Amino acid sequence: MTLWTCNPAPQCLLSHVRFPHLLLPALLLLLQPWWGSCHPQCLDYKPPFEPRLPLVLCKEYSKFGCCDVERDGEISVKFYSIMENFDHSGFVTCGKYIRSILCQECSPYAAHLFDAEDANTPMRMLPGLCGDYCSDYWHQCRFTLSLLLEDLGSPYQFANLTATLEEDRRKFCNYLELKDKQYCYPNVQTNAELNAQLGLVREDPKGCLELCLQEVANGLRNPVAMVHADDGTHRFFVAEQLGYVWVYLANGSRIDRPFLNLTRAVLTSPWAGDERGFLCIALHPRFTTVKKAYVYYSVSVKKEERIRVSEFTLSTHDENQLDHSSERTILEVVEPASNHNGGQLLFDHDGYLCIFIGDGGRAGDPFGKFGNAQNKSTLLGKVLRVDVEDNDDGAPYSIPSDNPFLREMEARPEIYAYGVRNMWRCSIDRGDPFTGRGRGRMFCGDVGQNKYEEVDLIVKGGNYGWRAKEGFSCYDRKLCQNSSLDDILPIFAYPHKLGKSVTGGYIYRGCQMPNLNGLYSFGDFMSGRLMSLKENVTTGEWHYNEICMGTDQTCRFPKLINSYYKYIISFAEDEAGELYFLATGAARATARAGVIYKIVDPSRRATPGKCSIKPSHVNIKGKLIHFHPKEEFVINKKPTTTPFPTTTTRKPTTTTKNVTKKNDTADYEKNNNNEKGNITNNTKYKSSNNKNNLSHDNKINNLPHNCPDGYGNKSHHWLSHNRHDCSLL
Ligand SMILES: *[C@@H]1O[C@H](CO)[C@@H](O)[C@H](O)[C@H]1NC(C)=O
Ligand SMILES: *[C@@H]1O[C@H](CO)[C@@H](O)[C@H](O)[C@H]1NC(C)=O
Ligand SMILES: *[C@@H]1O[C@H](CO)[C@@H](O)[C@H](O)[C@H]1NC(C)=O
Ligand SMILES: *[C@@H]1O[C@H](CO)[C@@H](O)[C@H](O)[C@H]1NC(C)=O
Ligand SMILES: *[C@@H]1O[C@H](CO)[C@@H](O)[C@H](O)[C@H]1NC(C)=O
Ligand SMILES: *[C@@H]1O[C@H](CO)[C@@H](O)[C@H](O)[C@H]1NC(C)=O
Ligand SMILES: *[C@@H]1O[C@H](CO)[C@@H](O)[C@H](O)[C@H]1NC(C)=O
Ligand SMILES: *[C@@H]1O[C@H](CO)[C@@H](O)[C@H](O)[C@H]1NC(C)=O
Ligand SMILES: *[C@@H]1O[C@H](CO)[C@@H](O)[C@H](O)[C@H]1NC(C)=O
Ligand SMILES: *[C@@H]1O[C@H](CO)[C@@H](O)[C@H](O)[C@H]1NC(C)=O
Ligand SMILES: *[C@@H]1O[C@H](CO)[C@@H](O)[C@H](O)[C@H]1NC(C)=O
Ligand SMILES: *[C@@H]1O[C@H](CO)[C@@H](O)[C@H](O)[C@H]1NC(C)=O
Ligand SMILES: [Ca+2]
Ligand SMILES: [Ca+2]
Repeated sequence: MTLWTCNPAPQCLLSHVRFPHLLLPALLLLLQPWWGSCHPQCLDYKPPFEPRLPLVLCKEYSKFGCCDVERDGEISVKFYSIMENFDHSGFVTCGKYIRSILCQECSPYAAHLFDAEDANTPMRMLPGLCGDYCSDYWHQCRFTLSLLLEDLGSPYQFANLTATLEEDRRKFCNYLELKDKQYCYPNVQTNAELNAQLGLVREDPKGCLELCLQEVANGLRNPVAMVHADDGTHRFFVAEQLGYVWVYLANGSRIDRPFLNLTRAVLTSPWAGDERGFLCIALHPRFTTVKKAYVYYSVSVKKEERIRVSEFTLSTHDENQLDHSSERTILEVVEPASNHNGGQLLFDHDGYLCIFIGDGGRAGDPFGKFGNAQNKSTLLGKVLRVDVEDNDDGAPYSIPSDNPFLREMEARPEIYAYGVRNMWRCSIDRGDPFTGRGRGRMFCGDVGQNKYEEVDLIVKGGNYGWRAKEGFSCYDRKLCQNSSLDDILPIFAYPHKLGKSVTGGYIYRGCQMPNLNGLYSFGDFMSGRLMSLKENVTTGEWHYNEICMGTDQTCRFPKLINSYYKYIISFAEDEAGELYFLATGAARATARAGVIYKIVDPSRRATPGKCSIKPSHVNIKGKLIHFHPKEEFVINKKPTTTPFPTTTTRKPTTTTKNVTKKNDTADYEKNNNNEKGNITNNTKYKSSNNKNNLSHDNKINNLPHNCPDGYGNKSHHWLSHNRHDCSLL
């Protein structure tokens, strides 16, 4: 793939353009080479989109481009006012050039055509044309240049300049031409390479989906979960393993007082690799009226390690804090070992609370005759489902009447599914926004033993195979060959050369990234690999693609970054369904190295306005801590710097900025002031990017050398690369 032919390649640089000295420096600035960026981008520095309604004038951009119908209407007004200067034959001859030139701001490559990919350098007043096209234009309609420039509000001084240009084809085309033959108008429209994937998620030659990230929060200590209240506030609640839950407002500011501080009760340690701690929070699905939160954490009771699920009620005087005295235990399960403590809590679409309990620990599910996971008399190694509605008087939960094993004498009635090892991160599919397809499906990552990590689609009564099977293969041969096993295989499993501890994710159903609809994104805690599955709805098969960070120009949008820390702890969805993941650079419960990333598709955005939200008002007690992003855009190639013109001619009376900005573009910028980043500030680039180079830090995938036999290459949730973690394996 050589999409980047105009990336700092010489043909892109207009440095040999020779201009008479009398020309204004401003014009030279217009001609400054921009060091190249061949990706779809609009003049507002955002990806292109599909307009809500078909365009009338700039029809060719109706499916995908940078104009909505309103903008198309404005361009149309401009066009017809210019065309008033023409008689019929003039209209016929020149109308097509004028229209095409005016419509280029609707091109999905508008930013490139106008040199507007960089907010800090001047952009062109007119789109960059291909040489042949420019010559034709000059031969047939050269005197329309002044009309176009006048219409753009070019200053008076330009009048003579324009006259000079119009007289000389060479000057004329030096002014209008964009030297990259692939990527100038109109060739850009027909360039097969550029258009092959236009509007789709970019795939690299290996089929890896190139996505970008936006940093949303940082400085977190092993952030294990992020949830929302579905109450219109668009707050998000982020849990740290130590036992804190923090409230973030929709604009990214965090409230300094914790929503919950359970650090005193939570059992964990600062060791990298400790799987115990505060593991999850779920808010009641009707939180607006039932102001309750459910939490899942490790606790020590009379020297016995347990996991506890308990309920808290919202404080009556602060909507951003739980009433710390309101804790009510829902369930406790004794943990025979400190690892495999499960840790997911969520509400399914029937409103029941689902609790995902690990197999208890050690390795190979050694407890009892055939382990815990296949033993329905224990809660270990299970997915539980309980009803916590109207539990204020009486028992903390009741059993849903359709739970699958109610009539099995030996089975615990809470069990919804079994044969699970240590499910780490599960989610519920919101369903396709148009058809509702998939709504309510439950997806989990189940961490493997020695060989395979798996993703499961959990159904009522399902046996997910452990310890008979690990992924698709037999782990306990005897159990595996028993015909009564009747287990459900994963929808996907991967071997340990790709990662050693799966972190389940979400099916994307948000609004802002239409391309991602239906894509299940997940990751691996040990290798840092981001992955995706997409269902072929005809065959029901799941198709795998790795997700990688966009290289070169792909993520070069304001605020976006293209690297992340590789201990992928959890995934999350916000109230609007946008997708995030939580990762850290140091997997210790005390290290403030955790970051929340929003996943962004740089190839297409939703129609402007479609996804706007108005968060409802939140009363804040306490202080707000504003968010300061720390991560920076990283690019492999150091860009060449743009030399500043050294011409010593008179200064124009208007400033360079004013001269070189199109009036309507200035409006764009006014409206998007806060969106601008110094993205081409060269000092911000680093020469190499190792953060997401998976082969880079081998320590991550190495297990301790001195662990007992049989423990050596098993995976478990948390990283273990120091000695005393062997006990946890
Ligand atoms: C620029 O646009 C504004 C409003 O959009 C308009 O009032 C103004 O006259 C325009 N200026 C020029 C020089 O065209
Ligand atoms: C344009 O050129 C004419 C004649 O060459 C000159 O008289 C006039 O002052 C120039 N106008 C500007 C704005 O430079
Ligand atoms: C975020 O919103 C809150 C509440 O509306 C406001 O007080 C705060 O200043 C905002 N933060 C930023 C960074 O704008
Ligand atoms: C959380 O609680 C612990 C002990 O209960 C206390 O020492 C700590 O200061 C609290 N932290 C915050 C941020 O309130
Ligand atoms: C199943 O689990 C129960 C409860 O822990 C235990 O009493 C029983 O011995 C186990 N059964 C087998 C066959 O291991
Ligand atoms: C551990 O890994 C080695 C090499 O990958 C493999 O030969 C061995 O069978 C594994 N041990 C277990 C218990 O899976
Ligand atoms: C197969 O599994 C069933 C049910 O768990 C058990 O009763 C039976 O003894 C097993 N058969 C063999 C050959 O292990
Ligand atoms: C789904 O699978 C069928 C049968 O293999 C294939 O013809 C079709 O193209 C696939 N659909 C998609 C969207 O990949
Ligand atoms: C643009 O020009 C106007 C008047 O000529 C001036 O007031 C304004 O500061 C200029 N803006 C910039 C960004 O230079
Ligand atoms: C861009 O850089 C300028 C100069 O260093 C600075 O004043 C401005 O705040 C920066 N803008 C952003 C969005 O970082
Ligand atoms: C570039 O970034 C550096 C550091 O972030 C800053 O000090 C400098 O002012 C920036 N320069 C420009 C021209 O924005
Ligand atoms: C990744 O890191 C390895 C080891 O440091 C290095 O050899 C390799 O070139 C890097 N790959 C990339 C794409 O940066
Ligand atoms: Ca355990
Ligand atoms: Ca399984």
